Amino acid sequence: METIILAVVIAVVVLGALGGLIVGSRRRKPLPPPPPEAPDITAPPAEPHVGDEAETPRDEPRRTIEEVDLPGGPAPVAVEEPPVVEAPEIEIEIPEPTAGRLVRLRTRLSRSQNALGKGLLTLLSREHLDEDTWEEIEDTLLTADVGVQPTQELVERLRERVRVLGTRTPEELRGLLREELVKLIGTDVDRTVRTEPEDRKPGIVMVVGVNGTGKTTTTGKLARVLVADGRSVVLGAADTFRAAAADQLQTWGERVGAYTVRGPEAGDPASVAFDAVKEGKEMGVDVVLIDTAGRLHTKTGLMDELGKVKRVVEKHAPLDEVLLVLDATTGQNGLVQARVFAEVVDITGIVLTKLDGTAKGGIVIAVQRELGVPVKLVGLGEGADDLAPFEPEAFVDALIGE
Ligand SMILES: Nc1nc2c(ncn2[C@@H]2O[C@H](COP(=O)(O)OP(=O)(O)O)[C@@H](O)[C@H]2O)c(=O)[nH]1
Ligand SMILES: [Mg+2]
Repeated sequence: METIILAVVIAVVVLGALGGLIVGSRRRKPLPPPPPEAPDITAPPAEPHVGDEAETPRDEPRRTIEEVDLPGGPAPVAVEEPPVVEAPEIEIEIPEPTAGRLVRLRTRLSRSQNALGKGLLTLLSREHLDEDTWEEIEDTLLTADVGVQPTQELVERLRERVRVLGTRTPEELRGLLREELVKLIGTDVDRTVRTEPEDRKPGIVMVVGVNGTGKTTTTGKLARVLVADGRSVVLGAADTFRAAAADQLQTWGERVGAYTVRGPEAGDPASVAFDAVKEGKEMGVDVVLIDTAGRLHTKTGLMDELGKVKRVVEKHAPLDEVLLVLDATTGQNGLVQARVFAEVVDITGIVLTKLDGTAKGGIVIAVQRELGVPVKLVGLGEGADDLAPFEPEAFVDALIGE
């Protein structure tokens, strides 16, 4: 019994002394602070303890210093390497050829075809073309947004020709209607998008219109059209209002290998446009396409901004083309927009988008009348190659069926 007590006492004293030593030595000799820039985290924990094994298996791959974000910046090793994250391989796409696109996309006009083309043909095929029927024909045209003046002209011409014709077969009527619609749309205007001035390079195209009409999409699709035709393109992201707008344009460009010039968010659109043309010149590309913002909150603001973009770009060279993008589904509202933009810049061509989503294909006629400017391109879907050069005959054929 005594020996046990003695042994316990000795053990307690020895342990106490040891503990005191350890504590004492810690007090006297504090551990050096870890080096601030790179603690040696590759070293294993100093003293393995019971249970450690369960927490961190020995065979766990050791983390190296490059994999760890250290507070206060990356480790020196990481700094030496360029901070480029492996860029995903961008595959350059080969866009569809542009010739005959409208013919290929004609089924997209089915809504307009049903409302306008089929409606008119059905009415014209009636046994008796009485006053009521002519009124219905007029209504059909007005509903399809052809516009009052053009509608009256068309109905007058049709009435006259039907009267002269006497007997009429469905083929004859179809032929009549086709001719008159084509005449109304006009075949004697130049609908080519002017991108190749004779005396200099690059051609400069500016795309304008209200937000949401499809400006950026159209600019991207147009870049593809040009690339498909063998031209090189630089894009100018002059919609600096939202960073997303520049991203959107750049994405379009990357798909066909077109470089996008962009500025800081909320930066000056005019200087982005200027830089885009400058860059285009230096790179020796064929065409520079400038996408713009379309805030229509205040007309004066828009005027100032677009007017300035135009003036600044024209320090390089005159604009070859100013395309106004109009959403065909907005109908008469589109005409109001068209008027406002026409006051600000000289519109040289119209792009009618979203014709795939409307029965109001007649807007093509109305908007040309309104501005005295030809429709040059039509948007027939959200797909990358759903932009077609506008051809009156193909358009009318799509409307009234072949
Ligand atoms: N269905 C259809 N949608 C279109 C067409 N053109 C553009 N869009 C869509 O309209 C929306 C607005 O287009 P965006 O180019 O961003 O308009 P922005 O604000 O004028 O630049 C997008 O969702 C486009 O995909 C078209 O021809 N048909
Ligand atoms: Mg846009």
